[in-house]
Amino acid sequence: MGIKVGIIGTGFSAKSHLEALRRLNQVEVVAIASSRQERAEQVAKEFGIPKAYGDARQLIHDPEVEAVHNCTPNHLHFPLNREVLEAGKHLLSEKPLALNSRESRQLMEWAQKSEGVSGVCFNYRHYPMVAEARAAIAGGECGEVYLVQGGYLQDWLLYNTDYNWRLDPEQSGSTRAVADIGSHWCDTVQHVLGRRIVEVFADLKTVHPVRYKPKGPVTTFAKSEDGDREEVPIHTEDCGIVMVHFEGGIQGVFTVSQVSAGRKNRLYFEISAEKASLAWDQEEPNRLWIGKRDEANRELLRDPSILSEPAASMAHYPGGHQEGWPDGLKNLLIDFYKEVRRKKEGRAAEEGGRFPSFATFEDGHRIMVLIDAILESHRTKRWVEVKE
Ligand code: SOE
Repeated sequence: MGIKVGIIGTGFSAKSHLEALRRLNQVEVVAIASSRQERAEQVAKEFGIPKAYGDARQLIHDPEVEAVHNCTPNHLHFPLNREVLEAGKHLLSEKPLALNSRESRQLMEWAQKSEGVSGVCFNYRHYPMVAEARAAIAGGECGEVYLVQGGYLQDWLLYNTDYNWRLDPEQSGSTRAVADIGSHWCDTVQHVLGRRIVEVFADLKTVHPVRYKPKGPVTTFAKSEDGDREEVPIHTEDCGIVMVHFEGGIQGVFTVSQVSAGRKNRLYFEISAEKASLAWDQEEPNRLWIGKRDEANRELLRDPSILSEPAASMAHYPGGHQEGWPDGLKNLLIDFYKEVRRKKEGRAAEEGGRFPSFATFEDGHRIMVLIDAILESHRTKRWVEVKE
């Protein structure tokens, strides 16, 4: 029998979860919730979901719902995640896990005590070529890592007329580009290296201190219509530079920006190591560049027949059949529901743990500690240790 799932939210992320879930076996979306009943009903009708709730709590406590996806704005992550954990249900939360590390620590502790499986939606770990890079580092093929650079660049907030809930600190938290997309860069690169960031030095910038907010609602990535607008002051960063030190003394630097014209969703990294360099870019997700000094550089193309095992298991089509963003999310959900099924059937965890694996609430909390340190460094203009 399929695992019964409820989704809270009806925006960009909720719809992407919904589509990925529909591509999974033995998982069935039975309910959707929004803060507005008519919106929930509209999306339920569009996707053929049997139940629509105008209150997330009704969905959480619906006895049929076994697993909940929390796809709401950041300020709702803490209260709703708490309620799901207390109800003992499985929970996949959107990132960042909470508004700050005080909240995320509590969530992590509750998750550790909960019977259910809990995970955070850091989806970029689940691309085959990211898994391949991780396997190459873990297998020693690149040797000692010296330096990591990269960034996460978007352009959907380029103009001062672009607006979204992420620009409101009450809904989004005290950092924006760092929490929204920098968190993905940090999670992805820490996962690839198998090392944590232990120290940061940040310089963040608000390009538009004032924005012109449309009176009606605007969805993420959607171009807002001309019409009535109000002037709002902006206190969170549009872009920034962060220098980092990883465990083991590896140096790194990344940029985040939501105002880089032409860059739609460019999460990229380049690792310089003793025997080879590796570079990957989310906008060209099926390629992994391998740089060499004494022989020709190579470009490895995603093809399950030539990838290492963990990466091959994430590539569902033969080489040349492109897979991308929706497939990375699908891979995350496959991994998550494999774990849910294991718990449900009372089977013991596999020897040696799971590889690759989705981000846990502990990972999500550590990213919040890192975000807090980035903010503190920006405010105090000094290196800040990532304590915890
Ligand atoms: C907007 O910046 C956004 O939707 C992020 O919130 C997602 O996490 C990222 O995957 C795509 O861009």
